[in-house]
Amino acid sequence: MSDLQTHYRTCNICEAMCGLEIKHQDGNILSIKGDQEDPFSRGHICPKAVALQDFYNDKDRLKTPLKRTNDGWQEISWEQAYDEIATRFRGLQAEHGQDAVGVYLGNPNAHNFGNAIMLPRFFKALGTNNRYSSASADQLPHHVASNYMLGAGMLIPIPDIDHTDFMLIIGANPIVSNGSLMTAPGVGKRLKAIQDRGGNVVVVDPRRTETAKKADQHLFIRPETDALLMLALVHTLFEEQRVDLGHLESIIDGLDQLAEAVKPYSPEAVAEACGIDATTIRNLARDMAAAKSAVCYSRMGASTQSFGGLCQWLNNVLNLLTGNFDRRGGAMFPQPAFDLVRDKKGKPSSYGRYQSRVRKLPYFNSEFPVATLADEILTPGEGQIRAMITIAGNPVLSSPGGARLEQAFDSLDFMVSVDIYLNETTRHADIILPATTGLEVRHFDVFFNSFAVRNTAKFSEPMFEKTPDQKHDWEILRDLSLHLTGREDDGVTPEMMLDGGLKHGAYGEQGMSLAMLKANPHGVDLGALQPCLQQRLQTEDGLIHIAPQLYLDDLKR
Ligand SMILES: Nc1nc2c(c(=O)[nH]1)N[C@H]1C(S)=C(S)[C@@H](COP(=O)(O)OP(=O)(O)OC[C@H]3O[C@@H](n4cnc5c(=O)[nH]c(N)nc54)[C@H](O)[C@@H]3O)O[C@H]1N2
Ligand SMILES: Nc1nc2c(c(=O)[nH]1)N[C@H]1C(S)=C(S)[C@@H](COP(=O)(O)OP(=O)(O)OC[C@H]3O[C@@H](n4cnc5c(=O)[nH]c(N)nc54)[C@H](O)[C@@H]3O)O[C@H]1N2
Ligand code: SF4
Ligand SMILES: [Mo]
Repeated sequence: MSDLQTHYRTCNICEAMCGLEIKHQDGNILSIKGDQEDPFSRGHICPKAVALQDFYNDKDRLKTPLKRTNDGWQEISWEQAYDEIATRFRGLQAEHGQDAVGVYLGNPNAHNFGNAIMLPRFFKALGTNNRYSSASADQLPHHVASNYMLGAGMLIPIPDIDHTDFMLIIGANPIVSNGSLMTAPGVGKRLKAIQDRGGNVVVVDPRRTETAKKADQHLFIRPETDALLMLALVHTLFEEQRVDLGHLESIIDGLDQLAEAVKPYSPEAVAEACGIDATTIRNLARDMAAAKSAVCYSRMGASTQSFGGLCQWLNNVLNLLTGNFDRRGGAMFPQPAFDLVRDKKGKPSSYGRYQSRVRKLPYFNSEFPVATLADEILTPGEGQIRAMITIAGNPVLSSPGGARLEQAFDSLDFMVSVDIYLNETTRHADIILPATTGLEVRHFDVFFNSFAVRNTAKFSEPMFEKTPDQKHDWEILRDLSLHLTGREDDGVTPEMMLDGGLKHGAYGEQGMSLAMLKANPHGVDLGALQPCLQQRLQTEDGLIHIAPQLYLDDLKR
């Protein structure tokens, strides 16, 4: 028997980035607990972390490439799988054009650092504009708002939950979800701390949620009327002269247009539609303006709905007008060690660069909305999708009208899934490529450090080495790219790219590097969020655009 070993890593199941302490011996996991020394999560975990060992031990996990045959699923070699995929994809693209192959990316890509870093190479090799992901069933309105107001879709304001005195939560249930676009392990405790320091939590949700139960006030709203509520809050701030732009006053552009645009939306005018009386709305605006610090935070319920774009714009407007943007206790901007925002200034937005073929929906963030993927597969004509690759996604379950997608996948000439399970989506594939996952992978949160309520950085080594015939997701993407292009491997790994990003990032001069993170297995604390928007702003004119025309035009709806 070998010695008892302790492994430290970050849980990558959800956005909360909890540090784990895992005791193991001879390949058996003895315990999974919260890492008390993780400077970010300080010991917090939820029951899902324990599922990491279930992924590892699960007999149903796929470990070998599978090919669909008339006699059922057959195990094939990696080389055969890559050859067949490259031949079929290239053949269909030669016959029907580059866009004949569609790609769908699921949520785990955002939690997988190898994929986050290697996907651009894969996209370049595949050369299709027919890209889709779960992001369009999730948070794209946040990116659109940041893009139009701040010049970069990834520069997303995050609630400074640990210092705020007033938190208005619209359409989110962080006590259950563990937070989203607010990476904050232990949200429940953090919300309670707001109340313990004399602050208030207000929830706007049509449902009696776990988070609402803990709030000081719960406003039941008619679904999809949040934009009206927020317009009325903005209206009240102007009407009652409660606008205070704080330190950003000189760089906010469009205030007059905004004031004009919200004139029709008095609390009295929207009360009936929202199902919330006018006095309550006025008092909410007054409370937010009067609080020492305050933040409006809205998520899925105010994003994945007909007016999600308006909601996420108005969410930022409320934080701006109350002087709570880029301010302690308000909506702040993380400064991650691996920065996805640096040097984006002046890069044009892809919003509307193309329209989807069938429903003419706008392209954004290099993708079309997944809601129209089935149309693009099922509708004949030039540009029709003939083949698909899904990577770590289950759109048959997760996308709107998923049942129709099943029918669509069945109609394809060829389909590939990179996934660890045979499920509702992958069972329609011709070839399934299984990746390593969970405890078998290296981990660094490329995305969620950009959305975290504190600046920290942590790298996790694999706890279990993969077997020689297993592949990491990023290796699959690399190998597919090489087979598609016929190029030689240049030997670049995600670790090398991460190291480069860390050394050239905001903490590079202080010695930040992959080696430094490897020497600190609990993670490195980089401090509380600090006001930094004037340095991080990516608009060409250096101004914050509080009233982009895109949104003013949308008010008519
Ligand atoms: N009705 C309804 N629909 C929703 C939502 C909702 O609340 N209600 N939520 C929306 C939201 S917020 C999101 S993010 C989307 C999620 O949408 P998806 O990402 O499409 O759905 P998931 O179920 O998360 O699918 C994850 C897939 O990745 C596989 N997988 C897990 N780990 C790995 C790995 O390490 N490597 C690989 N290659 N595969 C892996 C799993 O087996 C599974 O097939 O759903 C959206 N759709
Ligand atoms: N256990 C578990 N945790 C998860 C996930 C999971 O699959 N399982 N998924 C993770 C992912 S990918 C994400 S993106 C996050 C999502 O995290 P959250 O956004 O915090 O969670 P949701 O449950 O989607 O919360 C949406 C809330 O919006 C409300 N709502 C619906 N329609 C409206 C409306 O019109 N107006 C308003 N004001 N509210 C409305 C709903 O009642 C619900 O309470 O959760 C993450 N956490
Ligand atoms: S809250 Fe999320 S990151 Fe933390 S242990 Fe649970 S699943 Fe993992
Ligand atoms: Mo999500």
